[in-house]
Amino acid sequence: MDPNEAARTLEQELERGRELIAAAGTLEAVDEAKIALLGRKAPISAVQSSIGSLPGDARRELGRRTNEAFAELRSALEARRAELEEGAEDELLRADAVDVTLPGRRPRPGSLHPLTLVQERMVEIFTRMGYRVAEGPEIEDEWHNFEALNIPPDHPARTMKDSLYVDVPGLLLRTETSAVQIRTMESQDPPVYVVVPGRVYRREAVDATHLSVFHQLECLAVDEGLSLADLKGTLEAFAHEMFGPQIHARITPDYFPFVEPGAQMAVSCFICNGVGCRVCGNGWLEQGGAGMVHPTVLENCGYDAERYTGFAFGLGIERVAMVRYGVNDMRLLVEGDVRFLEQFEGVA
Ligand code: 2NL
Repeated sequence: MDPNEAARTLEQELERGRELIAAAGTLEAVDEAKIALLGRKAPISAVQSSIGSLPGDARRELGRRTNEAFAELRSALEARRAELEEGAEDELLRADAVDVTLPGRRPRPGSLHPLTLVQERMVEIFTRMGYRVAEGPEIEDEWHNFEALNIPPDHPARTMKDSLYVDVPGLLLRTETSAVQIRTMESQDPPVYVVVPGRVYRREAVDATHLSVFHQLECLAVDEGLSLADLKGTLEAFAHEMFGPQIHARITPDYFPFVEPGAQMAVSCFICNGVGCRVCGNGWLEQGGAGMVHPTVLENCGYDAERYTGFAFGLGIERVAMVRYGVNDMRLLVEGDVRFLEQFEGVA
C-alpha cells in the first residue's frame, strides 16, 4: 500500500469510526464496532502491516499517524462503552426503585381462640380472689375420677354409656376435672383454694349445647367455717366480673354425689335480664353445678370433716363463652371455621 493510499485509509477509518461509535446504541454494538474498526481484518490493520515496507521518514510518519488513529478509536470506543454501562445501571436502578410513599401491607397476626380468651379471663378472676391454678392428667384412674368423689361402682356415670375408657383396665378419659382437686387435697393440708381449668371427655351425642370433648373450670375451697353463703358470694362475684354488674348468679337445688347440699348454677340471661326470652326460656342460663363438698369426699382425702368444710363448683367454659360472646351453637367453638374465629381478633 503506498503512503498516500494509507493516509487516506486512516482518514476514512477515523471518519467511519466516529459514525459507527456514535450510532452504537448497545454494548453489543460497541463490541461489533471494535471488531470492524480495530480487528485483524479491519482496514487499519492493513495500513499497519504496510508500514514496515516504507522507507525511513515515510515509515515514521505513517507509524505515528496509525498509532494516533488507533488511540483515538480505542478511546472513543471506551468512552462509548462507559456511557452505555452507566445508562444500563441507571435503567436497573429505575426498574428496582421502591416507592417508599406507598402504604405498607398490613400483617394479619393470628388471635387467641374464644375458649382460650374465656379460660384466661376466668382464671384471672379467680387468681385475683386468691385462688391458685392446678392442672392434672387427662387420663385418670377410677379412684380419682369416681371413688374418691363418692361416685359408687354402680353409679350410671361409671358405665361405658357415660364415660370413655381407654384400653388399659381401670383407666379412663377424665369426665370432670375434679380428679385434680382430689389430687390437690391428697397432697396438701387445708386451707385449699384452687381452680382447675381443663379438657374433659364424655360419651355424649353432640348438639348445639353438648360436646363430647369440652372444657371445665372447677373451683374448690376448703377451710374452717366455709358455708353456702361463701359459695353463693363467690359465684355472684364471678358473674359480675365475667358478664358485668347487671348479671346475677342463681343456685337451685340439684344432686351430685360429691356435694351435699348440691346445686345447679345459672346466670341471669344477658339478653332479657332474667325476664325470659327465646334464648334462655325462663330468664336463666345454666353454667354448671355446685355445692358444699360432701364430708365423705373430705374424709377420702384425709381431711377432718368435723373441722373443715368446703364448697366446689364446676363451670362449663363453652357455656360461659356462649353467654359472654352471644354464641348460639357450641359446635362453632370447635369447628375451626376462620369466618367465626376471625371475629375474635383484638377481643379481650
Ligand atoms: C358439672 C358439675 C360440679 C363439683 C363439680 C367438686 C369437686 C370436688 C368435690 C366436690 Cl373435689 N365437688 N366439684 C361440685 C359440684 C358440681 O360440677 O357437671 N359441672 C359442669
